Amino acid sequence: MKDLTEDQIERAAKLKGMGTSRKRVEDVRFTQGKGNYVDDIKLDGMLFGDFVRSPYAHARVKSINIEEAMKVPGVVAVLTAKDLEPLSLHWMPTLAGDKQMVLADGKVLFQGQEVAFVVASDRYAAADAVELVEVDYEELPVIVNPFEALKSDVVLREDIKDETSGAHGPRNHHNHIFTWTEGNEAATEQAIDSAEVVAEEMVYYHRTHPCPLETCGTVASMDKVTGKLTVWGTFQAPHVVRTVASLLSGIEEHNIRVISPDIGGGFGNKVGVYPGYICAIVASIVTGKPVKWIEDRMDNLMATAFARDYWMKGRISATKDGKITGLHCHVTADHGAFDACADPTKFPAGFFHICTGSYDIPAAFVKVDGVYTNKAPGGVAYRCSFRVTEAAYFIERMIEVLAIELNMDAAELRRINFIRADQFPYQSALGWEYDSGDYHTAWDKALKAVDYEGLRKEQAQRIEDFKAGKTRKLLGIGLTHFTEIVGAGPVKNCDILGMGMFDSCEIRIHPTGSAIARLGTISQGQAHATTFAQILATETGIPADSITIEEGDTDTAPYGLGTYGSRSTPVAGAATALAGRKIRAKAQMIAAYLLEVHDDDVEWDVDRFSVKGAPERFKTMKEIAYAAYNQAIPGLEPGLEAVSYYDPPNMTYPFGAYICVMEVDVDTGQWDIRQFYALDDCGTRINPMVIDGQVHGGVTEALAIAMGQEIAYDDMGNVKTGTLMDFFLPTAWEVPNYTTDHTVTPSPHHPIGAKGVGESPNVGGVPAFSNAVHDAFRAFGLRQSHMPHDHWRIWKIASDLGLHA
Ligand code: PCD
Repeated sequence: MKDLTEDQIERAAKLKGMGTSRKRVEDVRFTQGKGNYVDDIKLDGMLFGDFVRSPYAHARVKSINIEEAMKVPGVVAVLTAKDLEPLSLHWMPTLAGDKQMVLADGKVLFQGQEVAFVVASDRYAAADAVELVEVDYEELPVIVNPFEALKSDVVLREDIKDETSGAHGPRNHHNHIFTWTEGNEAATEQAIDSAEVVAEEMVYYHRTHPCPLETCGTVASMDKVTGKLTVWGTFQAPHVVRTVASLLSGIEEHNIRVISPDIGGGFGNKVGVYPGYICAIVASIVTGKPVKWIEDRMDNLMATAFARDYWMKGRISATKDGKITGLHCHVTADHGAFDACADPTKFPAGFFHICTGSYDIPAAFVKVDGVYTNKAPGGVAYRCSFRVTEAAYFIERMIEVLAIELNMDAAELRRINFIRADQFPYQSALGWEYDSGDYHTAWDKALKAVDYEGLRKEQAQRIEDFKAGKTRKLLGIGLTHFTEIVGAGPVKNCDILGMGMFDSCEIRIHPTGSAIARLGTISQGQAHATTFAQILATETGIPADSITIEEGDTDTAPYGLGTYGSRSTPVAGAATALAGRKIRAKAQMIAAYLLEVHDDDVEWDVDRFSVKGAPERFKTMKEIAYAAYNQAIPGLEPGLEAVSYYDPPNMTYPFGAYICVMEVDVDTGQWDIRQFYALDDCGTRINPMVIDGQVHGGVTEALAIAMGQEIAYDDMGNVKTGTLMDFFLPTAWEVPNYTTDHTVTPSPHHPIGAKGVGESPNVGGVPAFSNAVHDAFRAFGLRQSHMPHDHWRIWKIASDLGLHA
């Protein structure tokens, strides 16, 4: 590393490159109400589509009468499965290799299922007509519990009732979807059988929902003159939508243009394909007019992608001094009516097998059974890459339960079992290669920052005071050390519907030295326009303020797999750095020519190439860009552009240490978060301020999930939490102050050493909050209690433990 002189430091600062807390450039329009969201799109003659949805969770559809609905002024069409059938679009393939009804075909399988699509001149006419579509239902028995589903005679999916195998292998019951296993079962059983200590627990991670502020929606416009279909939508993966739309409709891919405009939060909700997209496209083709479909809040909560709903039965074994020897996990996964989980094809349980967490566990085995029930389909990674949050919650609860069994401090138990820094790259018992980590350093830093020992002393005193009747509030210390796995591909083992998971960046430097770069990803609020320009600023010496970042238009952006699974930085970020390096390589040749020296005699110096040993002789990137277009350089094409497609060699493994200090009121069940400390290690940090924002948002979603957010059903399959009156969305009122911190362990295989971070705070936050609740009651005998820990449930814990006597 060469010394940076004052002058170089000043020049580097002007670039606002990597490591700078550059202000989010997109916020200028977001905070002034100048964003351009799908619902802002208004086209001439545009129609509006709305769904008739099933009030029943399981019923036969005997007839649909659209006569009265068609009489409503402005109504143009009412589509039912019968209309879609000739086009073979009444069912659609799901991301998980199953198929899903677009519109009810003979029966309905969950409350809120799409039954008919009304197309009218405006939203109000459509809503009026929806009320007038008469559907004759015959109710069928409802199953909302996956364990009962596996015993029941009731066949949910009559369309596949005789099929003994599905997309992921054999099915052993008509309501069973797949069994998926990983690890060495015999070795794990042996480790557990011969262990000195074994802890066993059922850990349930309840059904919840990403609930972005903007619901899902689309505008489809078929231009019959040009034959071109344009689809605007809230898509987290616009290129995938284009390819799938082409394969399904037979329209050639160059005739489909998919545009994701500004997106008001995704959180996994906008990865899946929903009937609304198909119906809007079909309606536009049929009517020859643009058709818009925008969900309302209830539609969004009841019918689009839920998250979690994992029943995780665990056994963990250890020596009596706390060295873990084995981990066994059997998951019963409630997938709802259709298996529409958004996971890479080979992984029906996502990356759940990262469930050995941050610990060096010699033997492990995981088995996941997917099950159909009468609930909405679409298991998505609500701010966690593919079931990683379930995995982290599971192991972090099992560690706490084991600590109880061992009568040991849970921080110490973690420390004894962490994978050591010298063990990386680390091969886990469940098949992952962790690229890098330094858990002990992070853990010690975290414990010190919160004065862990002091907290434990305070807690002990509190327990004494409680027993002496001096207080009714207990103190919980929620510990978590999580390991994430983000950045899917590589292509060789990660694909979605057969499309390999790489990503891309294309950059054009303009003659005057500013630039535009386009990527295959799509920001939903993450600030890509800010941060990707910073990577390029450092790599090319062009100030970030002079670089436009554009995403989301398949006619202009290079092909990419989109943004979810915190993959943009690990994959597209790598492509961006490499595209920048290609620019620099050509710039070097141009500079050498202009400076009349050999290519090897110039060196990169922040924003310029200078002659080695003679730094006063240089050409800035700005000068080089101008020359690239305006000066004939022998042997070189004019122009300065590059494109890079990046297939990552491995995923990245960010990690973190989170600690939550919580007071709980035994009599009211109310909780108060006194302190929340979040240490994240996402390798090289591009924009510390954006990372802080990601952590604040992610921990807030974790707070929501752990402390109240839930999609709850009654026995009839009615959704009890279909509005924001019942579905907990935290506001500034509930959100505590967060303290953020970091260590930096660069990814060894990423060009700039960066790992993803967007989902880490959710993955680490949920167990930290939940462990705090559990820890508050540990001294009184609590082992395991299901989330969400709302006031009533916390009160109930206290009641069950006899603390109200
Ligand atoms: N970064 C930095 N550094 C580092 C890393 C990172 O700076 N090292 C930054 C970047 O650049 C960006 C951010 O941060 O800007 C993020 O990143 P990432 O991690 O890579 O991620 P992405 O891919 O971009 O994104 C995604 C994520 C997810 S996945 C989710 S859910 C969520 C998160 O993101 N979502 C959201 N966050 C957020 N934010 C907002 N605002 N919004 C939204 O929606 Mo999934 O799978 O879908 O479930």
